[in-house]
Amino acid sequence: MKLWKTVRRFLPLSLLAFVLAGCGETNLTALDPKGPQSQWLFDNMLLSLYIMAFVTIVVFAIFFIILAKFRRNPGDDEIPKQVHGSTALEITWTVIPIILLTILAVPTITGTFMLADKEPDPEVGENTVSIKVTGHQFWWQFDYEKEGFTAGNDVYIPVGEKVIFELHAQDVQHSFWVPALGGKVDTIPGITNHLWLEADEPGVFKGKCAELCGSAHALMDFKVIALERDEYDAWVEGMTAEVPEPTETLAQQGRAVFEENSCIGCHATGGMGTAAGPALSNFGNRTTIANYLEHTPENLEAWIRDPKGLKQGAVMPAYPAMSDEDMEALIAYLESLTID
Ligand code: HEC
Ligand SMILES: [Cu+2]
Repeated sequence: MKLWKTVRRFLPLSLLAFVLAGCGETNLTALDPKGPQSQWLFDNMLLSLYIMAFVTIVVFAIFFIILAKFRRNPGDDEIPKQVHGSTALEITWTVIPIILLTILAVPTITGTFMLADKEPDPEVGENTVSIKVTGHQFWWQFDYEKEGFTAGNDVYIPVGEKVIFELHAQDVQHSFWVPALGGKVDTIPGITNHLWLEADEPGVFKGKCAELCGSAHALMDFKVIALERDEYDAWVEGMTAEVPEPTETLAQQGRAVFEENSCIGCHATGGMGTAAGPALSNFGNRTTIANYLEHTPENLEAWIRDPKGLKQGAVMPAYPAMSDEDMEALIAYLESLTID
């Protein structure tokens, strides 16, 4: 009785938690595929689900039929005849699973090769976009080596093309996962893994580190931004262009603050970045700060004054004593870093 009372008290709460668990995240789901990789994974998952459902239904149907048909009736005092070993039955329940497993194995094996393929996109050839990914505690570095620049925490790709990701890790093991576009692949220090993804439509697809990698693991998010090819090319051009002088005086002062406080030692504002911190070349375009804080001047100030307070274990030093004037100028400078 006591147990039932406890269950009754917590049941509505746990049901609510279950329902709400899907809220909040926009497209951090593998159940709404937006690319050929994730579509294949989804279809294969459904196939195994249907096979399992079929087995469950058949087994339970037989179970209940036998339960009803062979139950003990009044007057049945004798133990029924004991049978052991029926060749027909043995063959049946060996052959059926073999058939079912074969149905599962054929697409799984061909699909696994399809997913592991790291050849360039046949239609785009040598223009296939290839991005070097490095997982850090607790941010992602995206190097476009051929083009000669680093994108910060948002990775841009062209729509409808196979994009190759070359996966590395700087410190510990992380896992690169964009559920709407494909499967997850670990990034491991000293080892290079590969993954290709393709987006069927333009959009912003949320990604996450899927390997417990330290204190702020849960905040190690990123975004894949898929653009039409011409928009993508324009973005690449913006990222490779000379970094323009800030036009506003406040932003100009901010750049001096950025240099004096050695922010520049860890954060590139153009070209290839470093492994010390995310490149800020297009920071003004980002919708988040440190991948999870809403992008507002208040949050940006809070972040610069105390990064570890907002993201435990973040490697960036704190600047608690920066004057308000310097802070205002610095923020104006950071917001001026945009690519149209
Ligand atoms: C020792 C290297 C280092 C220095 C110096 C440093 N940062 Fe950082 N910064 C980092 C790292 C590492 C991160 C990523 C933290 C994370 O998300 O885990 C970061 C993140 C950021 C972000 C968020 C970037 C994004 O993609 O959302 C901003 C903005 C930023 N730093 C600004 C500054 C400014 C301004 C200064 C100077 C006042 C500065 N940083 C100094 C290492 C540094
Ligand atoms: Cu991680």
